[in-house]
Order: sequence, then structure tokens, then C-alpha cells
Amino acid sequence: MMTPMRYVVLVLAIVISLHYILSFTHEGYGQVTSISNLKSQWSAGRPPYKTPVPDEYYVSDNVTAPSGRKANAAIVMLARNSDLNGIVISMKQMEDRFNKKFRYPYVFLNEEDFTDNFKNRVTELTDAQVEFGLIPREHWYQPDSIDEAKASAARANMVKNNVIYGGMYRNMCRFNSGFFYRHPLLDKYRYYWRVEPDVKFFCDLDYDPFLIMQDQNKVYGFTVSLYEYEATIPTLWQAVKEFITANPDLVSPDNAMAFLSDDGGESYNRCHFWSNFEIGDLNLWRSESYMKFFEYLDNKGGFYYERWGDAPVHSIGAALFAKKEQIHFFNDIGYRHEPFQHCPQGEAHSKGKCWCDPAQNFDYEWYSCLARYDKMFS
Ligand SMILES: Nc1nc2c(ncn2[C@@H]2O[C@H](COP(=O)(O)OP(=O)(O)O)[C@@H](O)[C@H]2O)c(=O)[nH]1
Ligand SMILES: [Mg+2]
Repeated sequence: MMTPMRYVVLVLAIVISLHYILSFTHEGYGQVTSISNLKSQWSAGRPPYKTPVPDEYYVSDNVTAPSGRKANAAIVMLARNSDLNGIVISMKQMEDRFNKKFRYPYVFLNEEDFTDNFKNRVTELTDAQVEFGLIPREHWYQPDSIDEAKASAARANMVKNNVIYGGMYRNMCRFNSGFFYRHPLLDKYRYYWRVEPDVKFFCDLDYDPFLIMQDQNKVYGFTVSLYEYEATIPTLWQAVKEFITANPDLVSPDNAMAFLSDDGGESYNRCHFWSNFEIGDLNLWRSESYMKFFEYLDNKGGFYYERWGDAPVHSIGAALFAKKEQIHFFNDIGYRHEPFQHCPQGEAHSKGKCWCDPAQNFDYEWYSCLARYDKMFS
């Protein structure tokens, strides 16, 4: 039995549907919604959505930096072919949040040839130039000077003790510490932004961070800082101290030792900048001081006998050889690399239209070193 109420609803539905169908036949609604137009597209043998939206519908997004100035910079990604899906996630966000406007070139590096599939998928994400570089063998693989028996025993021991990445990543850490900036594809650049697979960029970046680096004479930029695992660097600080004693003139007078050490350099507090995000000046790493420093560390063998990471090595290098004012915290770049994130607070959050929850922010968590960075300037 149909209740009066149901009857009214049914009649109304019929009337509305009729009105809708009739409106389609009215040519005045514009070509795209007219039945005759849809029909002609169907008769062409394909559904309408397969006809591309005409060019004139697109609003161009060619807004560049206010003055049109650009830095001499590139976005650099070290990646395996198997990292492709994670790379695409990171790169799409880079483009959407920032690089669509600024069009900085990308440089991809790998110790193996990138596959055509890898190259095609990343190239189609951007209008900027994309280059793919093969890492020279001698920049990547374990040098002959390393005693493999000793190195493999160290790896096995770390695996046994559940040290994170205890058995892997030696070549990658050594390459990032001392070789990425020597790749011929980077020769022509002064600044770089390091990006890893599977990261998140939470906010619109409407200014050019490379120009900030250049104009303000910064050499190293970070978003997250934290403590290193002691088990990966048992003898690193001893090597650093030896280097400083042997080369006192190379250390910057206005250095950031206070970020690294709470006792004037005697011991390392394990603070470092998280190097999966870096915006830096390649000349810092190309400098005589850093090159000598890396060579000194490399000769110790700690990249293989322990698991020295590029994060503490870069951080110590930047802190010793730059002025502390040249190390920049990019507060307005909302960023996540599992499992930590920097979410801009307050005005920076709204200005960047950030989508991270401001309550989830690593800045002053107990495991963060940002307070030590702040303190250097207080
Ligand atoms: N070409 C190449 N890239 C690597 C290799 N191992 C790691 N990477 C890259 O090095 C970076 C760090 O590796 P990832 O797996 O993100 O390490 P995690 O962030 O410490 O967990 C990423 O950009 C990886 O794509 C490798 O064996 N070959
Ligand atoms: Mg990573």
C-alpha cells in the first residue's frame, strides 16, 4: 500500500527527472551538456570523457618568483629502480607544493642504470629538466682498503643486536657523505635539495628556498634534528676530535659545536640534522675543509666497520666548517619522513595552507635536538 506521503515523493521525483531530461534537449545550455553533442561523441565510437578538455579551459600556472630570479640549483634524488613508487609520491608533492612554479631541474642518481619505466614515470611528472646519472663504481662500492672479514663481522654483530639497518646501507651512507656532490651531473650546480622516496610535504611553499640560501649566505638547511643511535657510531667522535686537533685552522671560529656537544667538544651528544631532507650549498662539501674531513673519516673505515651515517657526518661537517648562522631551520616547510614530522605552527601553518595536524610536531619532543639549535642563538 502506498501511503500519501510516498505518493507525493514519487510524483515529485518524476517531475524533477522530467525537468532534468528536458533541460538536456535545450541547446541554450551550452554545447557540452546538449544531447545532440553527446550523441555525436557517442557515435564517434568513444565515451565523451575521452575527448580532451580544450586548451582554452586551462588556467596557466606560470607564476614564478616575484623577480623571476632563480638560483643555480637542482633537486637531487638518490634512488633504486625499486624505489620508483615512493619516488613518484615524493616528486608529485614537490611539484604541487613548490616546483610547478619554480621549475628547478631534477637529478636522479643510481649505482645501476635506471630502467626506461623509471625514467618515463618520473619525467612525465614535471615540465622541468630531468637528468639521470650513473654513479661511478669507485664512488659507491666498498674500497679494497676495507678488511671485508672485519666489516662482515661488524654487520653480523649489529644484526644480532637488532641495530637498525645493521646489515645494510654502508655504500649509500658513504656515498651521501662524501661523493654525491662530486657526481659530474652536479658540477654545474651550486645548491641542492635532497629528496627521498615516500616523504610528505605538507604546505605550499610560495617562495624559493634556494634564493634564501643564496641571499642570506646559508649553507645548510634542515627541518628535523634528532639523536643518532650510539651503536652505529662508537668511534666517530674520537675520529672527529683527532681531526680537529690535527687541523685546528680548518674549523670555523663561529661554528655550531654547541649543537653537537654539551661539554665544549669533549663528547658528542649525538645530535644531528636528519639528512633525508637537506637544502644545501654544494660548495660546503666541495670545500677543502670538508673534503679533508671526509677523507680522514673514510680512512678510519668507520663507514664499514661501524655504520656511520651521512646524517651525523654531514651535520658534524656543517657544524664545524660553517658559521652557526649559516645553518638554517626551514620552519615553514612542513615535512614528514617516517616516523617523524615537522608541522609548522601558528601563522606559518596557515600561511602555507598546511594539511598536517599542528599537534603532531616533533620540534620539541624529547628526542628532538631543535632546542639545542635554538639555544645557540639565545
Ligand atoms: N641507488 C641506490 N639508492 C639507495 C640504495 N639504498 C638506499 N638508497 C636511497 O638512499 C636513500 C635512503 O634510503 P631509505 O631506504 O629511504 O633509508 P631510510 O630513510 O634510512 O629508511 C633513499 O633515497 C633511497 O632511495 C641503493 O642500494 N642504491
Ligand atoms: Mg628514507
